[in-house]
Amino acid sequence: MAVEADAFSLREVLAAFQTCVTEQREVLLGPYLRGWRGLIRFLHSLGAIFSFVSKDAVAKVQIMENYCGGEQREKYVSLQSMVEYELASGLVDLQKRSGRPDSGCRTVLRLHRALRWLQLFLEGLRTGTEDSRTSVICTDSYNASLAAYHPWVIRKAATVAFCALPSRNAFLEIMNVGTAEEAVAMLGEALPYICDVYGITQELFAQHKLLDLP
Ligand code: 1PW
Repeated sequence: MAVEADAFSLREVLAAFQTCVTEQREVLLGPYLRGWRGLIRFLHSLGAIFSFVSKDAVAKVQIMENYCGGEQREKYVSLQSMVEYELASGLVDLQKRSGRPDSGCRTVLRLHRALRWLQLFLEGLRTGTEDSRTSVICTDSYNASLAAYHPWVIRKAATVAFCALPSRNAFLEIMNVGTAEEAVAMLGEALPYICDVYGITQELFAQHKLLDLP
């Protein structure tokens, strides 16, 4: 157990996002979900207060893993194949959640929006100074992204949870990448990959008018 916890490093999580994008600029769901699983593990290491934040992400990842291991698994290899399949088969509720409440498209859209938050947060952490407050970085990045999609009560609870975040240096240490400087350097290397995954997904969903799925 201890060995496993020690071996955990945010580097590997971010590397999963690096292996997501194929030469054809498709986003592979396998590594995408592996990246998320790692992130969730990371959130857990931040303490119980973050379990409410990760709970929904766990549920969403689970829905997607079920699709990826299900009968139609070959349709869920990449985001592109998923979108094509679900739209062509009428599996996506476009106006209101009803008969198909948990399509892969609407589920990934939630993870996709949360990924933007993560991206902004890690970028804020990277460019911050030693005395930057992580709770402020986290709140700012949340307000600039995911908050727009959340009702007041979730925004409130999230903002309260952020206050429990450790200091920037402690946070960089929890990442388990080495010294604070090494962690910052790793973020500089890894963030462009998350940006890339985010950008391709955003374009794909925009193209198919899927950015507002209920
Ligand atoms: C320290 C940096 C952390 C970044 C990790 C991102 C985790 C994102 C999880 C946020 C979840 C907040 C509570 C749940 C809200 C759901 O209602 C909402 N889900 C998301 C992922 O935004 C919308 O899902 P729904 O209700 O339409 O199924």
